Amino acid sequence: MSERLFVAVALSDEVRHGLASFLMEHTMRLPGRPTPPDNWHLTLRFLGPTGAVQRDRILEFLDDHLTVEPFTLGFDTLGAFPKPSRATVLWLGVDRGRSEVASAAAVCEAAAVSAGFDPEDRPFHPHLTLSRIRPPQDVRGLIDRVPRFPLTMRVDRLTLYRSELGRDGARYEVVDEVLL
Ligand code: 2AM
Repeated sequence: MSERLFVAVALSDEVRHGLASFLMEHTMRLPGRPTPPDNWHLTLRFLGPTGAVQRDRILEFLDDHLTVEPFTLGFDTLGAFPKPSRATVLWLGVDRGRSEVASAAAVCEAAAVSAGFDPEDRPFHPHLTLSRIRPPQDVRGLIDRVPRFPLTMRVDRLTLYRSELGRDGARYEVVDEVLL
């Protein structure tokens, strides 16, 4: 039995609700298929299908090796993958706390490798996915128009999530948390 897991920073309710209102105020409606606010998070390491032994190994590794102290997370302006002129993913970037987020992601990467996962070959780019866009659209105007999201939050834990893919999109459930 395996579960589809990933490690992420969960958002505070204040940031979640604040971001939903902020986007409503500045964008009216997002292009593509917006991700529901309840699903918003900042992924540190996507694991995919994970067995129980691997899951426990990852949690133990994180407990033993995370040296990042609780920190303040702040956000940036919007951005897009692969590029704003032909965007397939619209996201919110991270500003304050970037180095802590990168350090935590590096420990998650090491945890995944220690549990037998292949190393991630793409560079880590912290982002909070707001919308998935098919076919791609030019979102340069939108990105220029929306100011930086001003709220911050305290991060004192990492969250291991289970993702269940259903007909109406993904559902994420908290499996466990690791305190910083
Ligand atoms: P995304 O938001 O950029 O799609 C749960 O699916 C989380 O894991 C999402 O934040 C997703 O990033 C991230 N993720 C990274 N690699 C993934 C993959 N290969 N398949 C699904 N999700 C992935």
